[in-house]
Amino acid sequence: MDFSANGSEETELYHAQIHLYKHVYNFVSAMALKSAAELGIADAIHNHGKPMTLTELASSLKLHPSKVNILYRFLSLLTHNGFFVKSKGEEEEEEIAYALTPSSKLLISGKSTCLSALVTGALHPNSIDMWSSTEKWFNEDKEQTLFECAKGENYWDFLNKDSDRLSMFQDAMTADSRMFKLALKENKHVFEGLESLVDVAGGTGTVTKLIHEAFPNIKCTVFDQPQVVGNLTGNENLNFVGGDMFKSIPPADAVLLKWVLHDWNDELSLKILKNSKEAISHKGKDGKVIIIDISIDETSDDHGLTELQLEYDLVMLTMFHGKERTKTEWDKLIHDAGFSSYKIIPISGFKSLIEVYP
Ligand code: SAH
Ligand code: 2HI
Repeated sequence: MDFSANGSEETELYHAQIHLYKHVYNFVSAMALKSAAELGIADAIHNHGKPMTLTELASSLKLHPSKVNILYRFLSLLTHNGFFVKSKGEEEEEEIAYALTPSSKLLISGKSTCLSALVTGALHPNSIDMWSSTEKWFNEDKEQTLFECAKGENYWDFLNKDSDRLSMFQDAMTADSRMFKLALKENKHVFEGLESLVDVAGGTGTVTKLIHEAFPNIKCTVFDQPQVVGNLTGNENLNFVGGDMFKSIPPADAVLLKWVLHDWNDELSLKILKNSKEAISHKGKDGKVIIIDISIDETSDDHGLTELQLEYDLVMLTMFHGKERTKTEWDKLIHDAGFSSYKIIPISGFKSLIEVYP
């Protein structure tokens, strides 16, 4: 094709090339972020109390001199991507210093908003190696997840076999769950008046502990697989119960399902919702199910947010045969499970809280 005659066609080609290359090399930005989390760059700057020069940063991270320039190159991309800002002192000859941004403040360890475990867990080889098997996966006529196709076993079995893997996963979920504190503050009405609550597939209980802090009178139960909750001890109004949510769920006024239904396909999600309905049945019309998950708004004009939600959808598909659901899909699932009504409340930017009534 000859593009020389037509300027706009040429421009279109160049834009298309950049668009494509950008998507190819997106993984480099992700991996540079993972390196920042592993190195503890945010901690170093935070502990320093003021912006840090490259030399100070390299010395604080105890890097070999041969790695100082490598750190500089990583910082350049990370700064461009909004994770650090460069600041220059008053003096002309003063070295450039790096400061944190709201995004890199989420990598400060020990803070309730620290997401480092999510970054390193989601980008760990255990989570991403499977992507090299997509071709094999598409060409096999077996019903299995990409993870199973690549590793020969399902993700839950893979986790349950090794306590380090399981902890890495739970730590990532805990990090995400701690962020729920803010959403809880803004949505207290959802929990007011409840006497009991069961956090189904609640992991190590991060969300339940936040609810218990805010509402000490609610009798809270964290329900998860025996190998997850078996060794955990609670207190009078916070207890841990091991079991299988596909068999039955302990009774309570409310069932909480945070980041659970997206792990399962419609058939299994329906089973969980039906068991949840059974668990709240003693309350008649006053019981409720509280779902916290992504709800994709097909009409949203926030391109970046929808991209993130669709990326999560592929993560759930490839790891678990799960899915992120659109509003229409939630509507169908909730009604198929026999509930009469529901209310979707957006929380924390990209997730929603869905109150579901019998
Ligand atoms: N709700 C938690 C954890 C979500 S991860 C949070 O948001 O942090 C999904 C959880 O489902 C894991 O903790 C896993 O152990 C649990 N799970 C998987 N299969 C289960 C089953 N059959 N019964 C109960 N819990 C299960
Ligand atoms: C750590 C974190 C994640 C992971 C694996 C890990 O898988 C995630 O954050 C993602 C995904 O990338 C995830 C999120 C929610 C969920 C399952 C997986 O229910 O070791």
